[in-house]
Amino acid sequence: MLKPKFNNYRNLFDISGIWKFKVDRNNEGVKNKWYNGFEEDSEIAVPGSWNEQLDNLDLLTYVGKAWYAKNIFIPKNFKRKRVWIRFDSVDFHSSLWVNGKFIGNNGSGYLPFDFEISEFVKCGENNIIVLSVDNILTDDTIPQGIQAEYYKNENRLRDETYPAARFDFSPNGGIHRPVYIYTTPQVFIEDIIIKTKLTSENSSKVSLQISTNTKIKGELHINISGSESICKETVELNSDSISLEVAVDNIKLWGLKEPNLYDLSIELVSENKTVDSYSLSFGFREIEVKGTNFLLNGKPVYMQGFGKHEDFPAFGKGFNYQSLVKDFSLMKWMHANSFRTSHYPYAEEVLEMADRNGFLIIDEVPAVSLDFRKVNGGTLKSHKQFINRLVSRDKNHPSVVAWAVGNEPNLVGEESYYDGRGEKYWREVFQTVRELDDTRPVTVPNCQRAGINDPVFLFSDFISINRYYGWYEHPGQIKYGIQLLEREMDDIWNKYHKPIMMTEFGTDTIEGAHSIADQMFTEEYQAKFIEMYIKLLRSKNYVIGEHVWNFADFRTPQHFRRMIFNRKGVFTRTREPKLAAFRLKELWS
Ligand code: BDP
Repeated sequence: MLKPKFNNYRNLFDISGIWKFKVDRNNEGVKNKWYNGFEEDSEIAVPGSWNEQLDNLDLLTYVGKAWYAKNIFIPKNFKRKRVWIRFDSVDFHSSLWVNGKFIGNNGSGYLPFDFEISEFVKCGENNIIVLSVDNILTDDTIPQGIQAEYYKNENRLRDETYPAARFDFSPNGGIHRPVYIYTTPQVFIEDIIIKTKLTSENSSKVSLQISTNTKIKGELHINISGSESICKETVELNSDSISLEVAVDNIKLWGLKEPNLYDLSIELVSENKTVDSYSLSFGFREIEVKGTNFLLNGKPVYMQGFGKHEDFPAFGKGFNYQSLVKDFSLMKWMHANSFRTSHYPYAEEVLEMADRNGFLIIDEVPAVSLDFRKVNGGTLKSHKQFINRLVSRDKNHPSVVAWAVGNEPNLVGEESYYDGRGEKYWREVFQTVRELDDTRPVTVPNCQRAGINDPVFLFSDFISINRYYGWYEHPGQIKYGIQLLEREMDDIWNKYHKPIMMTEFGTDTIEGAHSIADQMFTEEYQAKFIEMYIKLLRSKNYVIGEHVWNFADFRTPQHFRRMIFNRKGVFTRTREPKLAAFRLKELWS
């Protein structure tokens, strides 16, 4: 799925900003025809979660439905164009009406969706756009939800969180990324897949798959350029898609220190007239997992960085450029080179920033803590659909170097996970992603409870483990924890002979808490824990990287284990450094 663009053939307007907002606790919006517009209850900023903006309306922990509305002027000259509306992400489900007409539903969060609304808008006039949103998750959504009754049925009262969630971050609701009105010509370039295969240090094959929305007789003018053009091709088109391969020389590779980017621009020409154009940036780079190594352009790289979250005061999970710039500048300050988009795909602007700054990203599907007692055909279907849409959005980003198609399955440690059900499920999931993309390795971070017989290890190209010895296991005893960790890592290596990535390790830490003895929650404990883990990881040649959990403190559902936030950040939620941030800067320099 291509990002909308503004150019000679396409228009693009960001219609984020202030929208009208109404909570629908009793699910009466449809009955009362709020889709025609509704009396204003309050105003809300888009993008942003409703949770922290409107906690005065008791929305901090709200799980349910709410409505958004905005009047949008559509100019006269859009009449002969195709008009679209695009939401970069809405969590989790939404339904759209334009001028009172139902347009469609979107079933999952964290990813963009669009609808053509040409037939429903009035050009030269105001139009009312209404979106209903609900953030309810169930057994067959990705991520999976949990209902409060389950806790009781499963006799797990002590695990109860408010709001009920299967994961350790707030299930915020709202329009979380920008909203656009855009236009395309009648016939337009619909998708571009670009893959590079290096043939030497400075030459590559480039395979391109270009599709248009409909069959067309014409030409595609293709230009690849860096500081100057390195490839110009014209190909005939007599259908709705074309695949071709070209060879290019004198290229500079995309890498950590020099993230060289190139521009691919395509013009669609029909009857000697350009009817559409599209350009995107990409990099020449290749990823391979081999022996004990993770190779970037044939050379081993070691990933150092974080598991993160999209989470910021007042914005909640709403995209904002300020925290994007701040987080990258802090990561660069401490010499991080990589992060995982735990536990869901982040805004595309994040990937673009990583492309430009040479960061390696493990891009994650929000199949977080799947409970295999509740996994059903619907779950698998949603999971596959999600992977499809994620690959469709992120396939061309050089910074995306691996897919994590889930996180910590079977956190509850169910026996039945190992009786073949888990294996069957993951075989299908891995197959789905590999069919869509044969250029990136695939993994799933495993939790301690699922253990070393986790079926995800059978299919993973590299093994990812999240470990908390010295925190959840053997609290207060880092040294002993490290011994157990070493034993377990060696066992995993001996069993699978696949490189290991430590995708999570860390401790909750209250800024300002200090101790000279090993005392949990102090800044010294966190710094020491991280340093000792890193020392062990670096002593093992089969380890390919370390991602500290977490970059910054983040809001969680309420539970006695969490003092408002998960505090494993090496920065506070407002991005002040804890001691561990300085320690990491030294260790990673
Ligand atoms: C892991 C999860 C992560 C949690 C973390 C923790 O992957 O989402 O936030 O543990 O407990 O199990 O801090």
